[in-house]
This record gives sequence, structure tokens and C-alpha cells, in this order.
Amino acid sequence: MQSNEIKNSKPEWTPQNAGEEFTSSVMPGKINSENPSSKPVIKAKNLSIQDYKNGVLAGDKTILARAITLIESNSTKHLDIAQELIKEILPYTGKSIRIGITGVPGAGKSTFIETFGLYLIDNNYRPAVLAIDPSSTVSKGSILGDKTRMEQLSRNDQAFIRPSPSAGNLGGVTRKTRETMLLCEAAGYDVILIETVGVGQNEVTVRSMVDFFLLILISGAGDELQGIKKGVIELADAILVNKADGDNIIHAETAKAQYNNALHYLSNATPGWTTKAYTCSAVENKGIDNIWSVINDFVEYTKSKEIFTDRRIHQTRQWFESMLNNEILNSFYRNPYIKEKLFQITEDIKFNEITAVSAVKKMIDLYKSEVLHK
Ligand SMILES: Nc1nc2c(ncn2[C@@H]2O[C@H](COP(=O)(O)OP(=O)(O)OP(=O)(O)O)[C@@H](O)[C@H]2O)c(=O)[nH]1
Ligand SMILES: [Mg+2]
Repeated sequence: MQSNEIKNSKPEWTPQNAGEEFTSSVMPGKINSENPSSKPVIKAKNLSIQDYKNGVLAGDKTILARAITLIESNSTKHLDIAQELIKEILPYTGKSIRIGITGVPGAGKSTFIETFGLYLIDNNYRPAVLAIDPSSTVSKGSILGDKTRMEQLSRNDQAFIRPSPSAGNLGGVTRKTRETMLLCEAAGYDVILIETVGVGQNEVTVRSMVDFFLLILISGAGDELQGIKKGVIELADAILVNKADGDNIIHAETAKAQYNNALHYLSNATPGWTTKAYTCSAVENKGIDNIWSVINDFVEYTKSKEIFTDRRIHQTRQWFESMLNNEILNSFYRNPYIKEKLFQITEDIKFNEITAVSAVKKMIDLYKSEVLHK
């Protein structure tokens, strides 16, 4: 099919009757035998911070994706560049509506995001979809697997979909998602949708980075609260009972009434805003406009009461504090001297040679004298 031998021939553009000075060696292209249709691999050129910044601000999706990869990297070198980049783009962030979406597995979160995202695009918005899923070592990010359910949205020029950063500790995933959100805002995405799976700590984390928190549930899953803890309901600014279509409409309406009833006895997530339940069908595109108008009312209300800005300031402060806490803990627990001492002192506690309180004091004293003041 092809020969790898070097042909001593003149290229096509050589002038007629050209002399020997135009003789070239023409090397035939090499086809990748494993994947003949693949494009030649061109090594991506290193971008400067300015290149990243310009690309992101111009809404270049390839550069945006590369900037996010930089943020997701765990190498210290990348971390420094990423932080510099975030600092540069910070003035261009904050203009979106940040929406967190959670719910029981199979409730239709991904289907909802597809329908809702397309609805937003029809109304001249540009949605970006991110995910928080620190547990997804196996599925490698639920959204990636779900791209089939967000097929139209993922192909739409006006949307940007990013699977969750590869599994790690929640602190790391949180930082990456937050910074990805900022990059998306700088790139001009004006509605950020953050999907989370699972029940528990993830929801609290997502709540701490969004303006509006939407809980998607379904009817007929047995007990009224579907294993969703009261605490999670109390984080929500709206409950959406999905799959209100076909024979299920009546069940969905009943579930909505039950949730509305239950909500009377719970506290609201946002002061002065009454969390209510609504129905929708993500598949049949029903109730989508209604939930968007609820979100808009919410934004208008919270902005009029300064709650919107206050919450964002509070969230940034909380974020700073939690990162600082992590750093302090890491610098303590990862110190080799401390590790060794901790091991010894744990043994001493086991054999009642020291009390827990004295052990804490001893560890802190050692940390101060042998690590901090060394
Ligand atoms: N009848 C009906 N089915 C729906 C609707 N929305 C989603 N489904 C179906 O419900 C199933 C689960 O939908 P997903 O969108 O994957 O749900 P999810 O909440 O993202 O699920 P996980 O990511 O696994 O937690 C799919 O088979 C969907 O086709 C709806 O509005 N009506
Ligand atoms: Mg999903």
C-alpha cells in the first residue's frame, strides 16, 4: 500500500527544467496502522498565560478546555500557572446565574439538563454544564457517560459540557469545579449548571458554590422523601418532580402536593424565599419554561434584597477558609517528623501512657518547636 523508501524526486511545485538544486527527498506519509483514519498527532504548543487569557475571553472552546485541564492538573507547576490565569480572568467573571442540580439516581437530571439547556439556547443564553462527582472512579465522571443523554446539547455551539474532574478528594474536586466555573463565565457562558450525583456531602458542596439549588425528584418511588435527607431538602430553592407525562401525570401532581406539604415544616434555604415544588417532563419539554421563570423570580428577589451578592461574598470567604484549613492540615499530617511522632504517640495512648488531651498538647508543642520554628 505504501512504501517508506525515500524517493529522490522533485516536488510538484518545482519549476520546469530546474537544476539539481531543486532536488528534494520526498518522504511518503506514514499511516497509523492501529487507526488508519486518525489524524496526524500534532503536539499542542505551549500556551502562555496571555494566550490562555485571550483564548478564554474570546470564547475559544479548545483553549477553554485546555485551561480547564491546566486547572485540573495536580502538578505544582500547573497549579501556579492556573492560579495566575484565574487571577487574570477574575474581573470577567461573576456575571452568570449559577444553578446546582441534584436528585436521586435516575430522576432525570441529565435529561432535564439537555432539555433545559436547549431551552436556554433558544432564549439566547449560553449554558455550561459541569459536574461534581468525587466518587466516580469507576464511571470516570457521570456526565461523560451521560453525553448520550445530552447529545443535542453537547453538539450545540452555544453550550459547553465538561465532565467531572477525575475522582479525587472532595476538596480537590471542589476547587477544580469552582475555578472551571470562573473560566466558563469569562468565556461568556451565562448560565452555569452544576450537576451532582449522590446524596449527602456533595449537595452541601454544590450549594456552597451556586446561587440557586434545584432538587429533582420523581413520584412513585415508594416513600415520599425517597431517601433524600431532610437536610438536602432544606438546601433546595425549588423541588422539581420530573416525569410528569403520560399515565404518570397524576402521580407527579400528588407527589408535588406532598412535597409542598412537607416543605411547610422545613426551613427555607434562602431567607424570605419560599421553596415550592413543581412538576415537569424533561422528555416532553413541559414545565421547563415555568422552572426558568421561578429561577428568574428568585434572582430578581435575591438581588433586590442584596442576598445574591452577600451569598457570593460569603461563599468566597467560606471557600478561602476551607482551602486554608486543608492546607494547614496537609502541612501538619504530611510532615515526616510529625508522621513518626503521631505513630509513637498513638501507641502511647493505646497503652495508657499518656492521656488524649496531653497527647494533643504534646503534638502541637512538637509541631511548633520542631517544624514551625526550625
Ligand atoms: N417518562 C419520562 N422519562 C424520563 C424523563 N426524564 C428522564 N427520563 C428517563 O429516566 C431515565 C433516567 O434519566 P437520566 O436523565 O439519566 O437520570 P439521571 O438523574 O441523570 O440519572 P443518574 O445520572 O444515573 O443519577 C432515562 O431512561 C430517561 O429517559 C421524563 O421527563 N419522562
Ligand atoms: Mg445523570
